[in-house]
Amino acid sequence: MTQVNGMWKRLVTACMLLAMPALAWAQSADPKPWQLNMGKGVTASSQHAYDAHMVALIVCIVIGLIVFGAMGYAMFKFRKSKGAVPAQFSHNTTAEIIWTVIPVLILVVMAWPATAKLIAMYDTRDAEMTVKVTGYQWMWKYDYLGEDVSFTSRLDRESDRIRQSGEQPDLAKNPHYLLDVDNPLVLPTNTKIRFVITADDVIHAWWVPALGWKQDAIPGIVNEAWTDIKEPGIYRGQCAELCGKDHGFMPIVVKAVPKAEFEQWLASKKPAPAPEPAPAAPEAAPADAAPATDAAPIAETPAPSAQG
Ligand SMILES: [Cu+2]
Repeated sequence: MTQVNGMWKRLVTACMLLAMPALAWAQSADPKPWQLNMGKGVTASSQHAYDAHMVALIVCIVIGLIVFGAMGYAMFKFRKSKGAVPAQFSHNTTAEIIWTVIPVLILVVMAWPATAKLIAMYDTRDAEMTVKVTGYQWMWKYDYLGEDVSFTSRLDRESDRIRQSGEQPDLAKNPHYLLDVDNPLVLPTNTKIRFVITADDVIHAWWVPALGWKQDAIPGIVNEAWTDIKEPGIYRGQCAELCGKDHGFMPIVVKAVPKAEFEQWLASKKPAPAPEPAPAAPEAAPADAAPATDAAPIAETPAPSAQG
């Protein structure tokens, strides 16, 4: 009897362990120590991925409980010591149809919403702004297209120093060791942002888990993605394609801020406007004279191209 009790205890423990990921519902964007379930993220795409994952997980748990439960019950109830005799049939058409049709139906039920979510994930139309992401060995470059703002973003100096000194990193002193950058990618919240993603040398991949997707950055190819961040915050990621010896040292930091704050930041990053030419004395220009040369600003003469 104690043996049977022990078996049930183990079975219940195993079931609880299997269900634990489903119980870890409430999570923020940063992974926690011993976090078992995937994070919910902060965008519609990441929420969709999380929902699809939870549906699949629950389906798996239910199937596991039914199948292993039936197996356990059959083994225990119809054991040899109780005089059970093996059944002597080899085919049962009804059973075969049932165990083919039910899994097909389950797969269709799971594939239908998953497909709709995938299609939505690739729909970059109606974006309010575009950021070009370029991967380099071993940093990222961000261009705010049409805004004349661009900069590179690389591993912060302190992480770089620690890793090259052979010093043991201290989690308390450097909680974001290898996960911090000098210039984070600043983005507005509640804005549909389109990304065009490419690389300049080898294949990289731009991945911020809280946004819910990763996208390859391939030289000569422009990949697209989009996001719409719901909550302000700092979201961290990394290059997700083995791109050389410093692949592990090109983190990504997205700083999502409210729209007004973003506009301010963007304005502060724009190059200073060319100094205005001194306005001509108003009396000097007769009313019917040709307009002043406002229309012809001092153009920077482009250097003649060396290439034909
Ligand atoms: Cu890379």
